[in-house]
Amino acid sequence: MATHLTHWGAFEASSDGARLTEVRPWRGDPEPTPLISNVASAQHHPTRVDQPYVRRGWLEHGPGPGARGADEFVPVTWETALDLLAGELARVYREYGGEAVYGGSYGWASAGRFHHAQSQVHRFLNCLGGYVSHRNSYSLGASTVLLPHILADMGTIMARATTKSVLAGHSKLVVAFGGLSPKNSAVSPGGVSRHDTRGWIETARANGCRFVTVSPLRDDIPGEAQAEWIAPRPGSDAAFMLALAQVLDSEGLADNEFLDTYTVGYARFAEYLRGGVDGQVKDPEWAESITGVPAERIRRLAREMASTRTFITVSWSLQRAQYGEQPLWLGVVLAAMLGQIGLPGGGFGHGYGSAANVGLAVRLTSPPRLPQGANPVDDYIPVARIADMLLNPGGAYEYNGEHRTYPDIKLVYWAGGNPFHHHQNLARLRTAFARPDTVVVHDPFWSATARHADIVLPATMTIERDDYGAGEGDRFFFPMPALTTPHGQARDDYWMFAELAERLGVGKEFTGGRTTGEWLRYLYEEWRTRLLAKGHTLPDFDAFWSGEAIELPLEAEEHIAFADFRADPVSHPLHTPSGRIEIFSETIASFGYDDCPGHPVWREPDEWLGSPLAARFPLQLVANQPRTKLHSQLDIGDHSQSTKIRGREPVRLHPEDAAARGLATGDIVRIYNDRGSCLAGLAIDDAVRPGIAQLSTGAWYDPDPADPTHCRHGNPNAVTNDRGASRLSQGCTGQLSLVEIERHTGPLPDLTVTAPPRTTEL
Ligand SMILES: Nc1nc2c(c(=O)[nH]1)N[C@H]1C(S)=C(S)[C@@H](COP(=O)(O)OP(=O)(O)OC[C@H]3O[C@@H](n4cnc5c(=O)[nH]c(N)nc54)[C@H](O)[C@@H]3O)O[C@H]1N2
Ligand SMILES: Nc1nc2c(c(=O)[nH]1)N[C@H]1C(S)=C(S)[C@@H](COP(=O)(O)OP(=O)(O)OC[C@H]3O[C@@H](n4cnc5c(=O)[nH]c(N)nc54)[C@H](O)[C@@H]3O)O[C@H]1N2
Ligand SMILES: [Mo]
Repeated sequence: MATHLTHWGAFEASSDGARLTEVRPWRGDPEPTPLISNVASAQHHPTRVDQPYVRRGWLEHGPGPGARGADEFVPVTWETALDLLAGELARVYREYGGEAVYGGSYGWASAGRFHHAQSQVHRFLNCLGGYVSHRNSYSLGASTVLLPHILADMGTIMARATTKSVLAGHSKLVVAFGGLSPKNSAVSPGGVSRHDTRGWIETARANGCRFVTVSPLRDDIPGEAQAEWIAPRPGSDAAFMLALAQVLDSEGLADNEFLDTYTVGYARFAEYLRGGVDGQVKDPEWAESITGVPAERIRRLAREMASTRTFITVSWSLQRAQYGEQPLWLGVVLAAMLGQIGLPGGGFGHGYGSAANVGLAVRLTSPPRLPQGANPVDDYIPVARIADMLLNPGGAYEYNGEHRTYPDIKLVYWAGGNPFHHHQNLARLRTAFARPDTVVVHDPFWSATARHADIVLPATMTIERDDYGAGEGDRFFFPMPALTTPHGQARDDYWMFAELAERLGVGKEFTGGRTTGEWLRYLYEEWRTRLLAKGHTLPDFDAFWSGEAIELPLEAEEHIAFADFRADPVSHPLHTPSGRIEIFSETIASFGYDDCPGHPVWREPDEWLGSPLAARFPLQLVANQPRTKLHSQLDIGDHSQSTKIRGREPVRLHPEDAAARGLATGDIVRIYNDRGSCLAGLAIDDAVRPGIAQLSTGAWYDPDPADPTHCRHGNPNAVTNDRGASRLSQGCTGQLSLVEIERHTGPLPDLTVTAPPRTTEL
């Protein structure tokens, strides 16, 4: 049995050399997840890319705009594929330079940090002359831009979050906006060693902590929390939170001393609460009319929050929406008004429950990674503006106080991500992907993005290559020697880039003269030596490689976010312009954005249950993360397949909404709005608030050939809106949109995405 790490946990496996014969959870994991079974069942699935392919139209007519996603693929040898691609890269860099290459390549790829595909592709493109990159993530588009203005940068907030052990020991009330989802905290970038969500919540309960979950889904928090469930209309949390703030303000419950010492701008915000800006007092009665939550319940909650040690956590999902900055900012403001920031068990947190790595012990060091080199091209896009960029070369847009222009992209290079999973309004993305001269994709699977590429190169899975890895912030560092041979002709991304670099005359620059094995040893030993100098002894490479996971040194087992700032705000100022928490931000105000003004506000989104559009599309689609997989990864794996309904992704509706439409569990339904539609299998469930349709992301996009706005499988991004959260952040807003649902009539179309695309020999 050898140990292996994935983004969703570690497992022990036996192998016959070509496939895994037995998989069981790593013995160190107290709460293992069934997601680990997707790996073995996916490895030799027909949708693995078995060799290199080139799109027929591209092969016949050469580079240029084309109907990507509709064509056949031609199998070619590695030699042919690499020669063709090297030639095309040489042409594009010669004619246009790196300014015409989009290499953002957003995506999670796999665990295992040397073969991290984004690091690999960035290092490679840097050797050629650089690329247009991306900023921020789909996860935290609004947060990453907002938080440095008002509190701290995202890196600090993640790495220096109050540890879950402190919450479990000291919090008396946890108010979780967006819940503390056990499905989300199964996962962490780079891997999770010990899952502990149910554990810390159970301990907190035993210590007398009460949980309140504010979410459209009752099961966004584990049963162990025995939580009170409050379900405002999605997208209306800002109004709910403003009313909490208004109660604190009007009843003298705000901690004025804390506000005076540690924050700026409270007076301007309080004026807005009191009705001084728009004539509307933001009281619970006002919030009830927006959120649907009884005023009395809001008032009672505010008083309870002020009376005890209260922790406020806001999930990442709340900011993945139009005006997503507002509930996040209000989470910070409420915690400041309670005056408990920097105290054990009190204050503000972001994403406890969104991923396993929030609130871990503070690590002294992160494991070694492949250096990416320097990018000579300084142009970038906010990551979720990919379709806008491809559709509007030279077009103007605003971002974080800047007036910017989209570049003219000729070549798109993607390794380790799936924009036809992650982006909104996929039919629009498909139109955008028709524009460039060439699209290159490396992937182990015929992902929807690979199907929209010109050159498709088959990548190995982690079980097929040597690597090592630790999750972000995780204390265990795993050796990950290959467990099997690669499927078909699959090769490591590193090998592909090394071959291309050699052909383009930058072989030595890319490889540094090292093989994978030499890199692993070199990076490990260099890192070990650095740690030794600081007094930390770790095993040498050979002992590490042939042994078990090792424990990384910690800086602190327990940590309280902003405790140093609280103790001494002069010596430990925040890295905001004022050095304090900014309840009013002069910087943001100076940008003049009505969609994100100088203090948090309630703004009505275009698509929520209170908007005029709800007359035609009366259901709020919550497109959250999937329980049975990570994003689109291994959707053909057995655990992911086990919840499909006649092959379609399940959509959950409240019994009342199903009855009103004459729908029954197991029906195939059509989910639609003006942008597109998808099929899904119906699951009726009273854990879903009325008015909500919950369809997780991740079903592989299976466009109807006659109508690419229709997905036959159940990908919610067929109907989501491709619009930024605000001009400030331009963050992803995929979480919420409005739809209607009806029974699917006529024969059920076959899925094509569970088989490879059509191929032809030339
Ligand atoms: N509607 C809606 N949309 C959303 C969201 C939402 O809430 N609602 N959430 C968004 C969020 S937070 C995120 S992070 C994104 C996730 O979007 P992505 O990170 O793009 O999704 P993944 O499915 O993880 O894509 C990874 C791809 O890399 C491939 N891969 C894995 N390992 C390797 C490797 O070693 N080499 C290569 N070359 N390829 C590899 C996988 O097969 C897969 O195709 O989705 C976003 N999209
Ligand atoms: N199993 C699994 N875990 C994952 C992932 C995965 O793909 N699969 N992806 C990982 C990634 S990349 C990320 S970024 C994180 C994302 O972490 P999150 O963004 O927190 O996760 P989501 O599942 O998108 O949303 C969490 C919950 O928020 C609730 N919600 C949605 N809209 C609203 C709203 O307006 N108000 C309130 N109060 N609640 C709302 C939904 O009910 C939803 O279930 O998850 C990570 N964890
Ligand atoms: Mo994410």
